[in-house]
Amino acid sequence: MFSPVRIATFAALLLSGVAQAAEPLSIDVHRDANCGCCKDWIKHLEANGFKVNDQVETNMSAVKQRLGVPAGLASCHTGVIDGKFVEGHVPAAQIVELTKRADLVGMAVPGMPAGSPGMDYGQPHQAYQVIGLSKAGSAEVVAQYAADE
Ligand SMILES: [Cu+2]
Repeated sequence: MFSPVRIATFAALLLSGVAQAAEPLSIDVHRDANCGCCKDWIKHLEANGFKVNDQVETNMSAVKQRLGVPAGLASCHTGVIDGKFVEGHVPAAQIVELTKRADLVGMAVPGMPAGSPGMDYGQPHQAYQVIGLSKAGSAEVVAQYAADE
């Protein structure tokens, strides 16, 4: 016998699968023309089913300011999905989470940690955190990735 909880979980899995198949998540990515790791992050998004609208910019600091990215969370590229910012090398899984979190206005991976998506060039992986920013301006850790042993 299936427990009611199991059946509900199975139904939720089915529904999320259907939603993904029907409508790929669409994201704008603002970046400098010569940013190689930005392009590699775009490849990571596309490999995870995102539809990327690639936007080459001449003044990324102005873009970040306009989109409300706090200076302390800044990285290279800035994505925008559902009106929320995605700053730096945020993994696809957390971007999906961001679209479901009504309380957050954006997420960021500050700096450019080695081993984050688009920053994997064979060097030792650094530990890093994905930070979520609330409407009220408070930051929370939404995910942590460990360094290499
Ligand atoms: Cu980068």
